[in-house]
Order: sequence, then C-alpha cells, then structure tokens
Amino acid sequence: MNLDDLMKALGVPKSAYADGPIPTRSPIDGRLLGQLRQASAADTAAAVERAQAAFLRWRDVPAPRRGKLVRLLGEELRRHKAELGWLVSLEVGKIAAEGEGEVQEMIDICDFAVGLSRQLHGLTIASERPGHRMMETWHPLGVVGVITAFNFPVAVWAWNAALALVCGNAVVWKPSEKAPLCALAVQSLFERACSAYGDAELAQLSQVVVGLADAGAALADHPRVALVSATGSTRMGRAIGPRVAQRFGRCLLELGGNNAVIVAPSADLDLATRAIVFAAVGTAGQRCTTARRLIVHESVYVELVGRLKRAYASVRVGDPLETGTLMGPLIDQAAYEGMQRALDQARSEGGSVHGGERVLADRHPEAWYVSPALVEMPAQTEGVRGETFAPILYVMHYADFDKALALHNDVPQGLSSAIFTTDLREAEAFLSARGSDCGIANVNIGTSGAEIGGAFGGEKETGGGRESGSDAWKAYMRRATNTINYSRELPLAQGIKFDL
Ligand code: UN1
Repeated sequence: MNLDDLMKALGVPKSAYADGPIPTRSPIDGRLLGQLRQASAADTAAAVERAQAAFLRWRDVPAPRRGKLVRLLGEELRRHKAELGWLVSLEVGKIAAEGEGEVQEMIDICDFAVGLSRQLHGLTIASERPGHRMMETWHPLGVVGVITAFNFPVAVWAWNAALALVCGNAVVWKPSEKAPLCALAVQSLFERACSAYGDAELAQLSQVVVGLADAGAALADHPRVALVSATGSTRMGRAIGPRVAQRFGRCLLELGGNNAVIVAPSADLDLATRAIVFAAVGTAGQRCTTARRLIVHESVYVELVGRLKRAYASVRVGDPLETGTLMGPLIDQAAYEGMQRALDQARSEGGSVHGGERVLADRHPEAWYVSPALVEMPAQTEGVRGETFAPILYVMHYADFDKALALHNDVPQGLSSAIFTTDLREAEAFLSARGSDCGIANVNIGTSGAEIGGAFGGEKETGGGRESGSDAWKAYMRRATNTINYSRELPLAQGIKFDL
C-alpha cells in the first residue's frame, strides 16, 4: 500500500505531513515518510487552551452521551483497522499482525469505555449523623496530557483517551517524535467520529502536539493540565514526574520494565517455550512488557535453553509487512547501538551471548535488523538489572524457589512477570504478597500481551500508574465527598457540641 493512499484513506491531507522541516523515516528501510513541523512550547500551551475550552462544554454532556462519541470512534477504528494497522507497521516496524492487534486494542478499550460511561458511580456511605446522607461523586478533571512512546503509537493514546473522554475530559496528546503519522491518522479518525456524532466542533476535545521533549515539558508545566499520563522510559518519567508534582498536578506514569519469567521443574515446557519466545522476541523486544529475564530451575535448564535456541533460530526476521515475518527491525540506529552495548556489557560480566548481531544490512543499509539474543548469565549482574529496549533475553538458573523469587524481585523495575509451573503451591506463592512485586503477575502465560480489561501498570521505577481496565478510570476523575443534611437539626461529627 502506498503511503499517500493510506493517509488519504485515513483522512490526513498531504500538507499535514509533507511540508515541514523535520524528516520522519520508516524503520523498515529508512525510507522518508514525511516532513513534519514541530510544535513549540507556545503551540502546546495554545493546544491546552483549546482543549480547556472544549472541556468546559463537554463536562456538561451526560456521561452515557459522551460514551456515544467513543462508540463512534470505535466504529471508525473498526472500519480502518487494516489501514491504521499498516501505518503502525510502516512507522514503527511492527509485524502486520501486531500492528492490527494494536488497533484491536483501541477498539476493545473503546467498547470498554462505552460500557463504563454508564458506570461512573461512587459509593453511598453510612453517615454517623441522624438525617444525613453521605456519598461520593466523580467529576471530570479537565485537560489530560498524554505522552506516548513509539512502541505503541496508537493503543496507548486510546487507553487514555477513551477513558478520559467518557469521564468528561479533553486530551492533549504528545506522541513520540518517532511516530507522528500515526497520531495524525488517529486524530483524523477522531474528527470523523465527532462529525458522525453531529458536532464537528467536538474535535477540539483532542489536540495533537507533534513535537520534541520541550512540548512534553510544556504539558508537564501547564497549570491547566490536571493529569499527565506518560508512557516511556524511566529517564523520561524522572524528567516529567517532578515537574508535574512541583505544581501539584497528577501524574500517571508507565515507565520501564525488566520483566522476568520463572520456569519451575514442573513447567509444561512446550507452553513455556512458545510463550517465552513471543514475550521476548515479539515487537523486536520493544514492549514495556517484553520478557527480558528468564530464571530457570536447574533441572530443566539445559532442556529449555536447547528448545529456545532452536526456536530462536527459526524466528524469521525481516520486513514486518511480509507474510511469515515474526520480528521486524529495531526502531533506529540508537536502539541497535544500545543493544550492542548491553551485549558487550553482558560479555564482560561473564555472559555467553547467542545471536544479537545485525542482519539484512546489505538489503536494508538504512535499517536496523538484528537476530534476537539469548544470553546465558552466571548471575543477575548490573547489566541484567537495567532495561535495554531490544530483544535480549538474559537466562539464569536457580535451585531454590525462594531464591528465585528474591532474584525475580531484585531489580529496580516492577511491571510484568510470569511463572511457568503446574505446582499449585508455587503458582499461588508467586501471586501472593511475598511473591512477584510487579503490577502484572501471570501463571502459565508470558509477560506481554495484556488484555485491556485489567489495570495495566507497575511498581517501583515503572512509576506506579494504572491505565486501561478495572477501575483505572478513577485516575481520570476527581472524587467529591458530599454530605447532605435532610433533618432540621445540626448534629456535628464526632459528637462535638458547639451550641451558640
Ligand atoms: C507497552 O509496551 O507500553 O501487554 C504496552 C502488552 C500490551 C501493552 C504493552 N497490551 O504487551
């Protein structure tokens, strides 16, 4: 599919992506995709003001009717799933199935949010005072800033925006500078949904700010941005979090992961092998939830590592839009160099590296394809404790289950985790308070590929935020506690007497 035709089908005029000074390229082959303008801090502030004006109207619209707009957005996404999925692949190098899968996640969260639009309910609480009633009301926050990473260039916006919109907020989106076209396409589909809703003006509820870190910083600093939901590296979170905290704004951070899989003696190794390969190699190791560490019981170590080596050798690396490809390119040269540095460090720390070298350089000199790397480590070294956004799986072994758990938790990040076991005691211990310290803990499935119905996010350096399903919507609203006196008396709480 030709890019211009694709963008046309998605409703983005060429002038929006072809006339600016900053080139954007496809990681598939380095080809030029567009020339973008960059928003300044002042442009960002103007976008926030437009969003704020739209919010003032939107907060008065009953939530189930707000749900209708999100339903219409979901319909646009269903209609354009193939095109948008293709654009995701073109712009960030995901294989076609994963590009479309990402759009499916957007559709799923829209469905979820539509149902939610009739369920934004608070509690009624027993008052200690006679003739009184106490309750909670949930109100929208205002403008929600959304900062997203290249690896999920459309789905992460949707997790935030679908919830934020039904909750009555407006959204200002700063997409990754590596994936601006996806953002323009999503915005165009949102505009279509607003027209279908019968109020094209509502498109102001979503603002896209294509810019660099200073645009993100402007969102973090702007007093009107009630919540900043930021997905990306721990480094980015360290820059954004304190700025938002400084003005007592709210932050929802979804940062790095260093996700591990424990494979116990009783594990179903067929299942484990398939799950580990998808989790470690899928999206070329560039998911926050990618499996990066494998902690294997010594009794199954040789068998499992043998299976993984064979599976790794059969993973087809190449053009992500070709059928049969399982792993596309890394996002850019910097990602490749980061991967090589991590592998060098692993070697210097006593690791034995299988794979990880550059491939297809003759065919695509401007792109960065690698074979996935399996690295056998003597211990959980400094290198293993850091997150490298690349397909590197460090393998370690254990003899004692409690030591495996300790090793599992002994990293700064806390996003996703998994155990493969058929032993009920181990499975339950892994999920218990003394087990995995991550926001996501799975049994007999991998670390990645979470469903939207659960709350998504993690602990420690992962940032503590929760997005997507369950009651994550509460982060996008403010809670008011209301007490109503329907008596003719004025009893005070705690039985205090204060008679005039
Ligand atoms: C991310 O990598 O930022 O669980 C998100 C998964 C996806 C989301 C990953 N549903 O892999």
